[in-house]
Order: sequence, then C-alpha cells, then structure tokens
Amino acid sequence: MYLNPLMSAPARVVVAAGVVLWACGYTAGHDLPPDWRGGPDSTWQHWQFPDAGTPTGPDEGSNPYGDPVGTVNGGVWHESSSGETGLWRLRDSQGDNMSFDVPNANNPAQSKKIVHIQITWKDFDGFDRPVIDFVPSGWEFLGEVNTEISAAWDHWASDWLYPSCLGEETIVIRPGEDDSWIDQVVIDSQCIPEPGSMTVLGLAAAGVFLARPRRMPRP
Ligand SMILES: [Ca+2]
Ligand SMILES: [Ca+2]
Repeated sequence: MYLNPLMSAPARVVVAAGVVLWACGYTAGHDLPPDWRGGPDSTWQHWQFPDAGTPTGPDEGSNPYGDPVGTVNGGVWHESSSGETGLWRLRDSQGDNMSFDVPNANNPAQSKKIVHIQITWKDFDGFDRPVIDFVPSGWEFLGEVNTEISAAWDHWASDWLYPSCLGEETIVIRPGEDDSWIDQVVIDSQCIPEPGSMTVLGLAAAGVFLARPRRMPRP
C-alpha cells in the first residue's frame, strides 16, 4: 500500500499498521531495505506487478516529494511462474523495458544522491539478469549483492551514487542478452551531504578553533 502524504493522520496510522503486519510475511528474501530507509531526505517505493496493467503508482512505499510512476514499455505479463506471482517478461528481441520516475527531496544543502535498487529476477535457462540504466546518466556503481530465493528466482540489490541531489531520476530496467523475467522492483533513494564538503567544513571549524586563543603576552 502506497502512503499518500496528504492522507489524514489517523488513516495513515491504520494503513501503516496494516502494511507492517503484511510486510512481516513479505520481507523474507524479497525486500531487504537499506538501513537508511525512513531517514532524512529519503524515499522508497515497491512495485509487485499484480495485474497486466502498466504499473503507474507503486504498491507500497513512502515518497513525500511527489508521485512515483512506473511504466512498462512492451513486455508480456504472466500471472505466475515457479512460485512467484505477477511477472513481466521483457523481450530483448522486441526492445521491451520498464522505467520508473522517482521524485526526490530538492534539498540544496545535500549534494549527493544514493539509490538502492532491488530486483527479483528469474535465473533460469534462456533468461538473463536485467540491466539498469539511468536518466540522466553519470551514476557511479557502488556495489551489488545477488541472493538465491529459490531454484528459479534470485534477488539482486545494487547501490548507485549521483554527484548532485537531483530532484527526480528515471531508472530504466531492460533485458540482458536474453529475455528477463521481473517479479518485483524496490527503489530507495536518499540525498546525502558530500563527504568532501563535510571535511572542508570540519577543517574550517578546526581552523577557527586553533586561531582563536593566540594572544601575545604583555611585556
Ligand atoms: Ca510480482
Ligand atoms: Ca540462481
């Protein structure tokens, strides 16, 4: 369930309680949130593809900065496969892909953006792990972890860094060399201070401190 920031406070509490109860059963292997989820200037959104319509809004998540939008361009939807439900097959031969527009905090004090992307994909003969592209480009790949969920399905988490705090980015998922089957996509984002600027501020503060107590002794 996606929490609308404009929802009344009591309604948000009721919906949030329901999400917590439901999420307890779901998080095993499928949603492994980064430890900064819920922190300042962060968003998260979870698409599960429960029906054949293009997904638009996420199925759950929280984004105070706007409405995230998912779009499937081409693709073939399947109700279930090898124990997972609601899947998109992205065909390499047809140029299928899915894209996700994620609004973010527009906070000039924060100078970098980190994005954590989780994709559950079918690791099976004839299928490939999908590929991630960004609009705009220029993202630095930080690292990844791929975990087996079952004989057919894997969970792939990757982290990416952008050198400024963008107000919105688009994440494009397309097939690898063969077709890719996608069960779910979870995107977390956070604007963070640039470590370099923190260092400069820290050094400046130290300089003030060191410069202050110098006083010539009186003759
Ligand atoms: Ca699904
Ligand atoms: Ca596998």
